[in-house]
Amino acid sequence: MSLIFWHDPISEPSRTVYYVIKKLGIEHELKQVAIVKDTRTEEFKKDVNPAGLIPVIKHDDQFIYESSTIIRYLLDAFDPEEVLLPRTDLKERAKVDYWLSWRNTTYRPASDTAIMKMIVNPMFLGADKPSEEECKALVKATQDELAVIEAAVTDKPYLAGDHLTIADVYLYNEILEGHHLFKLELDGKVKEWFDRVNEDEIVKELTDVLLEILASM
Ligand SMILES: N[C@@H](CCC(=O)N[C@@H](CS)C(=O)NCC(=O)O)C(=O)O
Repeated sequence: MSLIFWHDPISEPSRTVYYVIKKLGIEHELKQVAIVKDTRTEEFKKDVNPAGLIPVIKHDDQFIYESSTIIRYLLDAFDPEEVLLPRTDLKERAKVDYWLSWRNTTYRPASDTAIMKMIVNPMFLGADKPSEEECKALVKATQDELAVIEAAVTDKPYLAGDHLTIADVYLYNEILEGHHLFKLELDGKVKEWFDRVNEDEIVKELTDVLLEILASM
């Protein structure tokens, strides 16, 4: 068995894939790349991912793309405990799957648009910074989504129930980036949930790596 993982610690979905790999102790070869600088090269698109995105894994001879697919694949293949992602109880599985889908269809489009337009495009691609009014609207679109998280964690400690699942780590990593890059406000039950997720040793370790990188930028 061989597993290769293309990763950048500043990538939100990449950190969640790394979380799974570390949590399950999966033997792997780490290929650290820089988003934009490496991922947009013809070489990366030809040899790794035609879409020019990370995270990517290659398990034996198969490339696997899209973080939610990678996460499900690794947990289905390597997690007999089914704690982070239920497999046998389909109703429990649906509770976690809902959040993985919600991240893809709803939270991420808002948050990633804000990060790309306000930070990545002006910083790395020479684009103009959006107007103050547009920045406010971009931040608000993401901030508003936190109401959905708040509703979920008001009567239970974690998104899918009484223990940490991969849904919490996945959303935590997205929100972490917004909190540090564009001052997404975390308060009340959302902040309590956020801090609770950060009590996990591996979440904390990967968060600390990100914060060190951001501090040096
Ligand atoms: N839907 C994809 C999104 C992946 C994605 O947006 N990756 C970013 C880093 S967080 C990337 O590789 N960007 C490269 C670029 O913009 O050149 C997933 O969840 O895996």
